[in-house]
Amino acid sequence: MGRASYAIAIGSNRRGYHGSPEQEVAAALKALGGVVAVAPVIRSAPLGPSLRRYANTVALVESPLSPPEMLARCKAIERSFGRRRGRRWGTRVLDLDLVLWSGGPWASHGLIVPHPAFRTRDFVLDPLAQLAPDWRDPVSSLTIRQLARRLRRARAVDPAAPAP
Ligand code: PH2
Ligand code: MG
Ligand code: MG
Repeated sequence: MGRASYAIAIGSNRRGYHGSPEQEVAAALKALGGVVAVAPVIRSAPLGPSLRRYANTVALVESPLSPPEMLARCKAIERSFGRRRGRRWGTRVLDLDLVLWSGGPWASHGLIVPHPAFRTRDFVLDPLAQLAPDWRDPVSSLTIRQLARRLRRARAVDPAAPAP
């Protein structure tokens, strides 16, 4: 396989070996390798049961790895950062999610790309829109810019709006 581009969402809402959530995100970018662009790190209110705010960003990564290989790499990095499997959406030192890759839709055991929930998450769409506004979601056929705008409009009407 030639080189593929990946959009990887990075989140942390707990201190770890590297320090604060922001420092965990910075260390994760180094661990990932192949990073060609990173959006500014934002602080976002937790979606779900956790009470702690997240540091979030999105990175564009170029890699020869296939999606399952990239997922395995992300999981290995999460583990090396001290992540433990626990309560779904509990606080975590590091979360690395494959949001998009340049090869179109992908589905295999335990992995769906595009990430099924990314269209409703402002902490993914806003950073991603700064890096790749014209990248087209192969499922909805909308660009990232359009998805981000659509979510912002839905939230302006109803801040708790789930999916637009
Ligand atoms: N990740 C989750 C659940 N909730 N909330 C924010 N703000 N940012 C996240 O990255 C996040 C979340 C599950 O991975
Ligand atoms: Mg996640
Ligand atoms: Mg995850």
